Amino acid sequence: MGYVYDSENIFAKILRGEIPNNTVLETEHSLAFRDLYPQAPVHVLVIPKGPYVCYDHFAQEASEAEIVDFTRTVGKICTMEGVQAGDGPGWRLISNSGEHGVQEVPHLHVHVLGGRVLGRMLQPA
Ligand code: DGP
Repeated sequence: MGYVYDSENIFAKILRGEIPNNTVLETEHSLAFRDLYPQAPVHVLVIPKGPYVCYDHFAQEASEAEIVDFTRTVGKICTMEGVQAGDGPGWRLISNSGEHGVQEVPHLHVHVLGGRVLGRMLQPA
């Protein structure tokens, strides 16, 4: 039981510099880069540098420094991309986790989506 991290996943390869990415922001513990298949005008992925499979893994086992860095990075991306909800148009955070969440890449990532009205949150399965 527990979380088993596959170090050959595509985001691990991005973190090791083995494949290129379009970086928006890099911090001590996090990396933000553009999704290869954007589903909105703003579609940035934010990942921790540590080996966490999914959001619940990170929430349970990451250090406070990693969690703070990750959360602040999401906030910075919102203002950098001009989608912040405070004085801007708003946006959506998605983190697909596991089988029912239809997670494709088994390294925690959150999708920062915006730049258009995004519609209702869930589609029928
Ligand atoms: P998810 O279904 O939540 O696991 O989403 C994975 C996302 O990762 C999907 O939106 C496409 C994106 N993606 C897959 N491979 C690559 C890649 O090599 N580079 C980048 N930038 N994004 C990728």
